[in-house]
Amino acid sequence: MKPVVISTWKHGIDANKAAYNILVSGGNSLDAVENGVKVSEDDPAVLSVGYGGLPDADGRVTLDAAIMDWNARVGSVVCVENIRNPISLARLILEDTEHTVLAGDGAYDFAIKKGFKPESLLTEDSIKRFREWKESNSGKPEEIHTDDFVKPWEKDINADGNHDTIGMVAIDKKANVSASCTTSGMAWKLHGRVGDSPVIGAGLYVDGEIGGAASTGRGEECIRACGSFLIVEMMRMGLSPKDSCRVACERVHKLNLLSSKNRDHLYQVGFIALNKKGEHGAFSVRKGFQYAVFENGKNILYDSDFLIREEYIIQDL
Ligand code: SD4
Repeated sequence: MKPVVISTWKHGIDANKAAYNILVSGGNSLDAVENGVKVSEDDPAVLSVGYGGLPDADGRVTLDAAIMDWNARVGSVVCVENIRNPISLARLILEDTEHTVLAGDGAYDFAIKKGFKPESLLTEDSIKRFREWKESNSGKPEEIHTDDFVKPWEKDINADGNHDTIGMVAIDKKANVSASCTTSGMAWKLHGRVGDSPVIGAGLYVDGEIGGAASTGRGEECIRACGSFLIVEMMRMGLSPKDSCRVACERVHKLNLLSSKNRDHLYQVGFIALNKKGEHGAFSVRKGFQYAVFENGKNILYDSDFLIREEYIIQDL
């Protein structure tokens, strides 16, 4: 089987390199997706993953991550602070515990016990951006998170800082598929907010007989639709990875409209998928999502096809 790795956004290119190196030298897909996304976690220029990720409304960097393999083994960590590589913590939950998810202080304590070194994940740049956000929003209620977010998204819903989460799916030489997803979530979120990335079935999903999927974008919308699980089930029914991602985007869009007429509808969600044959695809709700694929020795960034062709007019709801 020829190895393939697919991941979200342009920083997926660097992450893919690390993952593909493992795959071509005969390593397994679980090691590949862990070590691949660590590249983004360690990169301070990637503004919503790991070190340098933008903080929440209290100025705290809280990270979510999950990993899943072809044997339905899962590890997930939610809202953990001061741990640079939450994906490796998720991997340890998968390997060394009977649990699937650890949260907050418990996840942190487990990390320290396992030898992770605590560190501040704030950078000069993220502190500066947090201060600017605070100043520009002074006096505004901070709990209206999604409405606050519509403003930057109106300018560019795909701008760095809003959508940097890395999701990755890989297949190794033995045709075993694994997926990973890691994020600091939306900037300025309410403290304690958890997105789709660590939610199995939403941010990522793998079925060893079928393939895997992962997501990026506004997690609230993906969680509502169990997006990654839906994609794997569509692939099980014979749809291509791209068509399966399209079905998930249609569902996300439908449930966004159904769930509230007063929330903002200007959001982005993007999905990537890879099946057991090594075929891959992606789809997003809106224009601008990009994904990186490394196969046959080539690492290429693609523009995703998308659902909404015209700007959505909220008054028409
Ligand atoms: C979240 N899905 O926490 C993440 C954010 C994201 O690209 O994907 N950003 O909702």
